[in-house]
Amino acid sequence: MKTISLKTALLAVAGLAVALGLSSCKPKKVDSAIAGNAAEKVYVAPGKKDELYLFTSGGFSGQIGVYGLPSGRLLREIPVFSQKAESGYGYSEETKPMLNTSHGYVPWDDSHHPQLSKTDGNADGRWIFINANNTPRIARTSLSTFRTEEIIELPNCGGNHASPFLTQNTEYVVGASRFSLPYDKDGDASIAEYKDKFKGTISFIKVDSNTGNMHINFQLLVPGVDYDLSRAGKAVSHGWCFFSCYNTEKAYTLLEVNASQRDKDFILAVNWKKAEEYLAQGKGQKWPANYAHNVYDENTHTATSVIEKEVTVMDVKDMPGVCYYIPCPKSPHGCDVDPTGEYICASGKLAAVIPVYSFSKIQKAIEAKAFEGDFDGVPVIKYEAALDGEVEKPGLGPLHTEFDDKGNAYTSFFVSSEIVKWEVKTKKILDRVPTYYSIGHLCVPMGDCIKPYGKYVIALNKITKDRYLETGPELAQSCQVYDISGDKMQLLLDFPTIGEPHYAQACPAYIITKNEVKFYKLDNNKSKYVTKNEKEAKVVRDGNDVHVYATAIRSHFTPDNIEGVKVGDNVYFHVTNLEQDWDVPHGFAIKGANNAELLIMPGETQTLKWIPERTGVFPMYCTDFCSALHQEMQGYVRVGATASPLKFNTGE
Ligand code: K7E
Ligand code: CUA
Repeated sequence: MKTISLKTALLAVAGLAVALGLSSCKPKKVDSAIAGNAAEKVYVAPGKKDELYLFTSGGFSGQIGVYGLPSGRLLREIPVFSQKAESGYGYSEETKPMLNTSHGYVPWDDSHHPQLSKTDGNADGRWIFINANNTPRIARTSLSTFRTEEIIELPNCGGNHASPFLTQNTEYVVGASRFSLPYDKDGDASIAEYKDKFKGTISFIKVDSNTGNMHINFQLLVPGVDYDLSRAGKAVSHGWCFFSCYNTEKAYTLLEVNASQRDKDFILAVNWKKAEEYLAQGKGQKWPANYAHNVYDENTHTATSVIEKEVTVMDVKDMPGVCYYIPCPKSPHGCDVDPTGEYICASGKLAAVIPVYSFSKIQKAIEAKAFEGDFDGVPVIKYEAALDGEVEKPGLGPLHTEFDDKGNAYTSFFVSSEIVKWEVKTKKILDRVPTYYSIGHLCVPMGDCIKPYGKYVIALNKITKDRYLETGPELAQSCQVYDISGDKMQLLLDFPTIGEPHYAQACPAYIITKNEVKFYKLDNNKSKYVTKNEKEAKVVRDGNDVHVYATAIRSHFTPDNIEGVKVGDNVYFHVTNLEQDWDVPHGFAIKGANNAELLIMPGETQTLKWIPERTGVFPMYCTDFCSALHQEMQGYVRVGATASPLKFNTGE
């Protein structure tokens, strides 16, 4: 189920709130939220394109959804952490290494936070990063090909949830652990030793500004609480990152109750530029590690997986000036930084206010040592010293905040199912609108950037109950689009999503389309198994391996008929698509294949492995309707009990 623990906790709070008579801030006038001219505002006429791209997380589907806005039309699902039979991702020999980890092949994960790469604090349309929560990984997907190009596993990490968050020029992709773990004695300790032995980590992954390639520059060892969400500072606060922390009780059983004891948890402020200075001074320790680093090469059309053996770790208790805790009312979830970089707001799931901290006050408090003590050796800044102000009685169960370009903030409320608009400077509530239902994250296009595109806010909802046609026990999750161009927010559109859209990011379409790749140049194809023209097509036996070097072009395969294969052979179909034009993929499938089809883009080579388990004649065909004679794009493989000389037809 989706975010079950959070949901259960919050529903419990809702019950409590009703009992206490706090339910009066539920929105009234539900119908007035729908704009009279809504249809006109989201209608994108046939043949016209949308204004924006929306990239949603797939949650427990492990993928990224791509939609057009404001229409809500689904354009694509990009496979990242899960196999996708539609394209062969994770099934083809070339892409299998993408899903390799130190635990072996892991073809599923839970991904929550897509993040567009940034230059000068604004989306630059180059890449999108997303986290894998369960088996901690961070992926980089190209926005010129809409393909996942790189996945790095995070060692020393449990539950990569506060991840991935980018600094303003994508210097770093940052990910923090949700589940603390013991790191001495080969990672083993009694769970009852949680308070003393379990620690969190924050990974700082450097991103090459030309290639996008990632490597873990260092990890910070931090006190063992649950780090939940994060944002990097920007503009005035560039060089810092902020993390919400819950379970500062350090409970390790029945967290629902035991991690909700303290009146305040923390925001962790990290000065990463200072951490870099310590690193330069040689403060880092090399820890042995074991983590996969997988890279897809666009020229060879092949992914490779390397297991890295070492990582640099620095313990923050030996690094004065790097980390500070700031008290934050009750079990914070979201932690967001406004476009100026000055204001940091945190959403305590069980809190009655939204605290807004001031970056300059935090700096002054550090200078004046306005501390109330320390937590595991990390100074705790006095709440009042860091606070700019509180948004009072905002709603129930605040989760996340995004910003527009006019100095306003939009906060989602899970329990009271609403979006509340408030002014950052004055903390005054300006408007509230219901969501249907139980909103998690929300998204203002570029709403975490220096220049937000403040025309819409998109609600990302957990529950839709009566909103759509029923689909059995599981109902659709959904997005809702609200117009925020005027004083009042107005609902324009509901649309269902693939997977659970925890978070999403959006930006104007031109930022993405300017980098578009239309097809791969055959001349640049450096695959080991490429066949650049039909004359080179062949079938080669190497012991029990049979390599089929095949080409596909409208509307035939070369070779099309193959004989001489035997039961139990490893047959590798290396299919090169010879087309050099936009949007002409060919598919490839063979009867009885135990994995998937292949979907091969123009100029690309992909490989399907097939082990025939019985004798007979097996049809193969193209699965993508590529031309008027697509149905003619077929062939046979004859399989005998024993090997015979290989024969293949090339059309003569
Ligand atoms: Cu769904 Cu960002 Cu994982 Cu909040 S998280 S809702
Ligand atoms: Cu190629 Cu259908």
